[in-house]
Amino acid sequence: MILFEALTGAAGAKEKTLETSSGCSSSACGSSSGPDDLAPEIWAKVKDHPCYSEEAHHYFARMHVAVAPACNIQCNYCNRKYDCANESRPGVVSERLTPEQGAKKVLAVAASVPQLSVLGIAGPGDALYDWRKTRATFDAVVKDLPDIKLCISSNGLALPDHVDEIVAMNIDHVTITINMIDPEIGAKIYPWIFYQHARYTGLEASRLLHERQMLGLDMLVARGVLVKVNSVLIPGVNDAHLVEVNREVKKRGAFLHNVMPLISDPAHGTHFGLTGQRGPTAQELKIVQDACEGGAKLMRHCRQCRADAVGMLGEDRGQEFTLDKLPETVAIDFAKRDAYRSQIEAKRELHAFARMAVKPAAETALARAPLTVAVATKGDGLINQHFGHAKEFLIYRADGAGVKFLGARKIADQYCQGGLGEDSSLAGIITLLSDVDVLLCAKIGGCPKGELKAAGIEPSDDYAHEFIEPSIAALYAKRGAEIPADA
Ligand code: CLF
Ligand code: SF4
Repeated sequence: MILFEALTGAAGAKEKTLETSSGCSSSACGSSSGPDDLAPEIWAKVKDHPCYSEEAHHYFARMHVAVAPACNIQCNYCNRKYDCANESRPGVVSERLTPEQGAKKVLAVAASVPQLSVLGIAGPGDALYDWRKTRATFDAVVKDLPDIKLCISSNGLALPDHVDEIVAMNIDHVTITINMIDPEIGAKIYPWIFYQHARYTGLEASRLLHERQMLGLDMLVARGVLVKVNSVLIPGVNDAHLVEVNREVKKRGAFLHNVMPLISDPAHGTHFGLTGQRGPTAQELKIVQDACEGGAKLMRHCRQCRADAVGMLGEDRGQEFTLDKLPETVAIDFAKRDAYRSQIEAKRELHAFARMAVKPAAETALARAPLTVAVATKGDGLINQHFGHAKEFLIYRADGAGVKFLGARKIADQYCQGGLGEDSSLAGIITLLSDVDVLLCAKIGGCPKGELKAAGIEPSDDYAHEFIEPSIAALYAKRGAEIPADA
């Protein structure tokens, strides 16, 4: 086992920075992989899935329907009055739906959100334990919306029982939450499980869960289903252990590994929340993610979305599609959906062409210190969001080898509220971006510009409406030319 302190020590020298300390620096690694580095049949599966492809998340949306509330295990970070912490930030689900209501909602969203490409069932509850409702929802949706991808998130206990149906239903994306491969550690996370009409506790419970998770993973991989593993990082419980989890799931063929921070608060009423178990800091999360580099590919663009989320990953349009707002009948304009996809393919080609300039540009600035850049975007891979309207920033690092995506940071309150700049929001943004060198956005006013500059963050709208990575590479090269090498 690798000690967390050891990892902390190794990264201690770089405490202020957020860049990864190892691994490839091009934007085409990890979940950013594109058609050039994935087998064609794998690219075909992930190219429209916003969670399985970092590139796709600029273009496509997902939605969840909360139709399967029953669960067969208890996680210490879950209170089922709240969202499933496997896939969602804790917060009540607005509505639990019947399969019929869920299907109706999906069609209504598809009719007005052409970006919608994936339907996921991700709590609260376990999609595979509450399988009858999951299957009924998917069956009802695909007959009217055959171009939607189906996605499931599960704790894995019931998974081996449903692999044949998963394959038969073309569900080719399954997430298993695997927080441990050592039952001793599992016993600190799972107080009980319910399996084959019996309740198990302690080591026996977590050993059974572990065996079923590994069996399910192996069965899915053998059948060509893409498996993403989510791991909740729980400081002091599984932080040092997740490197071993990463290596094990890689060995077994998992496609992606998403290490996500525990969100813990006494108000959520969970065991961890009530007993003072804290979540990790951003720094601790990064240390574990960095330690996992070189193993299973890491997902870094997860937004820990709600179990009833609707829209692009950084947004939630769920409130636009509550049951009372759904139309009686829905007509889906497939020509519009096809036209959207054609537009995306054209944009992707342009984007791929523009990205060819990234490495050569970055190389011209070799021997410069890495540059950390925050980007305001509303999608399409472009720097196209006004500073004041941004609800999150994407963080990239440029160095001599290229431009690498590091993750997204949410803003508690956007700067522009009701047309006016909010000073308290600006202070929060400055703290959030304290380790960032440059902020790129489509537009920014004089006042926030001055304050950001004073805080050591250089704001710029020079690259407005241009592609993100080539702009960062060009900026990095330009700074390399302007700043002496020993500066
Ligand atoms: Fe939903 Fe999960 Fe499918 Fe995505 S979410 S079931 S794989 S469609 Fe995505 Fe949300 Fe992160 Fe999950 S951003 S929490 S990884
Ligand atoms: Fe909660 Fe999901 Fe764990 Fe079940 S699997 S206890 S719903 S977090």
